Amino acid sequence: KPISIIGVPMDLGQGRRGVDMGASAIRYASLQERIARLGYDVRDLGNVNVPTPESHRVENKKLKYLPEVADVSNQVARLVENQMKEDRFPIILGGDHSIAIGSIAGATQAVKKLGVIWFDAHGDMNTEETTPSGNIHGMPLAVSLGLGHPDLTHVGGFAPKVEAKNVVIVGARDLDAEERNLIKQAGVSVFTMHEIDKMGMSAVMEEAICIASEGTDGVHLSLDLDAFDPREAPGVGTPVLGGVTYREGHLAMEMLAAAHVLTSVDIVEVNPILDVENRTARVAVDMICSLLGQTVI
Ligand code: DIR
Ligand code: MN
Ligand code: MN
Ligand code: MN
Repeated sequence: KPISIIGVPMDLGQGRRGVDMGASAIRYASLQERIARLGYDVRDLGNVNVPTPESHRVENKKLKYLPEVADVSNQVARLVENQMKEDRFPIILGGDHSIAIGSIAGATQAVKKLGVIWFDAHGDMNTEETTPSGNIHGMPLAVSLGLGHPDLTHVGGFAPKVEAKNVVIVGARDLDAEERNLIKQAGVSVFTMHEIDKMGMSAVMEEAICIASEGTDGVHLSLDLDAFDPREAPGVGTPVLGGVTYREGHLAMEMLAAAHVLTSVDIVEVNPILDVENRTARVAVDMICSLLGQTVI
């Protein structure tokens, strides 16, 4: 499929500056060139307009920058939906993870029934009731399941976007106490680092792909770079020790490529200010190439 790159320089969903430059950092790591070299028709649509925090005030401490995030999410949803309806595969570059609210909304409208694989150290299953930070980047998975503020859950005009039985978190190792309860109540599948260590990434991904693709028409991968170990991907706002290795990541992406189920992907939380020589963006580009079918021989 032809590919469309969409940048969303969003940093209103979390507290550390610099993640708005993530899309630039990933482009700087030769994303388009690397994809083109794999033989794809690839188009970069540039960036969605995102307001800067300096020009806006936090009005709700439990939902920081809610109106701004909701507005950007609606823009992203429309763009993603349009690209997918033109039979293109969108790669959405963050920005913080709040952008997944829009990408999942758009993807759901383009395919009938969507599954989601959420690659993350965190669960992103908070709501305004459970959030310890008020940061919306800790909420997008809950929002996609219809839990949370209606301005977020109803992006694109409908809720929920996905069903818990087709949603799976991979790489989790830092869940907030109440968030954990919400994950269990909702019935979302979780493969924590414990399962990855014990079963191996291969068995984990086999099951994850099954969960996300059974009875669905497409699968969205939401790839938070903090899923990776901070030794290999240090440029993220909320690093957590003990993460997925580069090699495990490659294997996971290669298995996704072989399964032919992915219909869209977001790459989020790359923060070049916190990074070491753009290492994290380069990991991101390597992972994208693998999930687009790159092999060694
Ligand atoms: C935390 C951080 N659970 C929160 N979440 C992050 O603020 O809700 N997600 N960093 O990627
Ligand atoms: Mn996340
Ligand atoms: Mn995370
Ligand atoms: Mn946390």
